[in-house]
Amino acid sequence: MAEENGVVSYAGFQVWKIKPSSEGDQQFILDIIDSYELELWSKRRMARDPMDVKVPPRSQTKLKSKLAERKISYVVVISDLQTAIDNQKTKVNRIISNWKPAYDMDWISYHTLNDIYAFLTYLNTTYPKLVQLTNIGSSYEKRPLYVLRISNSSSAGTRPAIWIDGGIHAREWISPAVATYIIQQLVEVPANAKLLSNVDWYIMPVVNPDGYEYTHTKDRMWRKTRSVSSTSSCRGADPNRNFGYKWGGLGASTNPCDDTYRGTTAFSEPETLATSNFIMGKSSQIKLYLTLHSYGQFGLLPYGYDVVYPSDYNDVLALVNNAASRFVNYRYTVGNTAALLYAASGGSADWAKSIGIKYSYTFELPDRGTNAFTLPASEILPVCQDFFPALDVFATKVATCCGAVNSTTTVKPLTTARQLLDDQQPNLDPRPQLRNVLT
Ligand code: 0X9
Ligand code: ZN
Repeated sequence: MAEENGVVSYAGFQVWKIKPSSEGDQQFILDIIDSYELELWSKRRMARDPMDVKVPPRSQTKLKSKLAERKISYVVVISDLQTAIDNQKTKVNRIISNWKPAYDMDWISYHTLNDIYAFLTYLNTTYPKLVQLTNIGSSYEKRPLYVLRISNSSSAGTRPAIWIDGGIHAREWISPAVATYIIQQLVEVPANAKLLSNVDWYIMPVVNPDGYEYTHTKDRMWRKTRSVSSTSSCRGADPNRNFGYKWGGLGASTNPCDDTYRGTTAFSEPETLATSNFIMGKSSQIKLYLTLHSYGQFGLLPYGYDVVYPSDYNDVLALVNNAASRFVNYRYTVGNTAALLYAASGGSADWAKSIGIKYSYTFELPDRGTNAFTLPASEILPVCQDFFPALDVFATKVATCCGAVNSTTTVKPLTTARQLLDDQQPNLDPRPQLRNVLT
């Protein structure tokens, strides 16, 4: 890959949507991934689902004829990835030109980690009654890991709570953008006060700050953390393969050079360790776990480590269907993670479910692959505005759903809790309950 001043260039790279018409076609494409240096970006692994593939310049001609040989059709969705990356930096003009916010944050452009952290700090000093910013640990490169609690209660920390995180995967820029939008709406918009009336919120907009910073400075398509390996020159683990439930099972690589590398052990990455410890400490309070990723427009339910349905799957599904009915402009497909996409173990939402958080969801935000990770900045606000109303459904449920909060709960050691939950492995309900919402 070409580099200029240590910055990776994607000039000439394309993204193709390839359309297999059989399982054989799909396997054929999977088999040539490595030899053609392709990267598979799309989610669904059902035969005949289109496959989004990043294609380097030197493979384009031979891939074209290889696909023609088998009569597999495709369209080029991104004709030059570097141009798409550069275009993402284009600012949409502010509609009200004399509007000057108190912080360098908006939802018409993508922001650096500095901007996001300055925004969190601003809120913390400006709204001390409503907001509490906690540094829950440090990333591998020693950046702070911030969680913002939003609560209008004098006994904050004792009410049912919703956890939202973003930025687990570095290149999925729409995720921190939506997480920060939610923060801004909850904190600064009086009309949203009802969302705070019975529920506390914990929001961590950037779980993987090292990776996020790296996508802004060196490699826009970086996904993982930035930890150094003792056995390989490749860096980083996939944080969403590093959580300690069914760690190292299906869909998690043992190769440090892979994008789905599981890490050396469960919670080997300081980012997943600090996040999980914080959530564990609040596990009697947190009734709903929501993790924001991109792309694809899916609402995903545990489990993802394999096609396994927890015994309360129908409750969890009913709530997300209800929430998804609030979406107007973007349609999300809802269902069991592994059934809908692929099996992948060590994901955060599986882990959250495993520690007893009944409602646990992974959302793959827009789009469906026309812009992929390079979603134009002009789409940020529409995506945020479409998503936000669903939170009302979640908050209403969480206020009453799941029993009292035990404010004296102490942090349980991870291994004990994990073993306990492994032992309690549910009556696995094999019924496929895929449901397409609004599609
Ligand atoms: O593969 C992932 O980690 C997620 N997709 S992404 O393109 N954003 O990387 C899906 C995670 C679903 N959860 C589990 N499989 N546990
Ligand atoms: Zn992701």
